[in-house]
Amino acid sequence: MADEEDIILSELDDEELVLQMHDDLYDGLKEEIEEGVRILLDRGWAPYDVLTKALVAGMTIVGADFRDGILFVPEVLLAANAMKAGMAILKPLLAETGAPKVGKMVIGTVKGDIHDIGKNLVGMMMEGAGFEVVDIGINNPVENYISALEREDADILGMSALLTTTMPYMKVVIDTMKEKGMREDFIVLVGGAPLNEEFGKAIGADAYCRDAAVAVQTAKDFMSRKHNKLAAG
Ligand code: B1M
Repeated sequence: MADEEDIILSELDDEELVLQMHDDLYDGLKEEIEEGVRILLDRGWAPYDVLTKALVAGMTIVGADFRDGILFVPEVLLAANAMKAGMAILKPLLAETGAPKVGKMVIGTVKGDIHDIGKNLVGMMMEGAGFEVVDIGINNPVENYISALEREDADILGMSALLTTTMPYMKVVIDTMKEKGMREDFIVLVGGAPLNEEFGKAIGADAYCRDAAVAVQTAKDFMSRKHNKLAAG
């Protein structure tokens, strides 16, 4: 049987290559992931397909084995690193639509939470759809969100949480916006694997977004409603 060193990625057909990339992501092989992404792009794959079929699908496998105690934090960190390296190649391509700016979003992961891959992906896709994105990073206390919204004159607040223990913090941010009388000035979108629509409603967000594509569509819908409202005076 051929061992890992013997596999020449460029000789695999698309399906084999994608499966190999899932394995390479699992093993945290950053350079192989970068190479795989470049090969698929050279073969004419759309950047979004490379992202979802090769990278996000691979990360789902990592997530399942992390949950089941087969993988541990150090291995998952390596996988996350490899994923980010692949995303870095795709980022300029996804943002290259030349679309006019349709709105501005501040996005960040909530306090206590350092997961940032999903947030980064949402940011990338939003930029690709013509939004200006201000990424305030991870582990954000409420003050960070409030000051970024005020400073940036944004239209949309995006919050990400990946842990059941950190998702309630989104309500702290929304309640603080209400206390300050600024809640109605912004569209609030929330996302992250443990959330759902019901949770989004319960905490007073405008919408829960299942994934990055839904986030883009939802943001566009809300922005066109906002523009129509303004036009109606
Ligand atoms: Co973490 N972790 N992790 N982890 N980790 C999860 C979330 C977990 C589900 C794994 C598991 O058990 N199966 C579990 C949470 C369980 C729970 O709360 N119910 C978990 C745990 C327990 C932990 C630690 C506590 C582990 C420990 O230390 N014992 C610890 C916590 C650290 C902390 O934050 N304080 C921890 C640490 C880590 C790493 C550092 C090793 C690493 C993060 C690296 C990084 O992000 N830079 C990591 C990773 C990678 C994961 C998994 C495997 C993958 C997450 C990911 O990147 N997915 C994850 C398992 C899983 O989610 N299945 C897991 C890919 C990404 C594209 O998807 O983030 O869901 P996702 O984003 C999607 C949508 O959710 C949505 O769009 C995105 C793109 O389509 N979305 C938004 C996300 N944010 C949005 C914001 C929006 C809109 C949409 O705003 C508008």
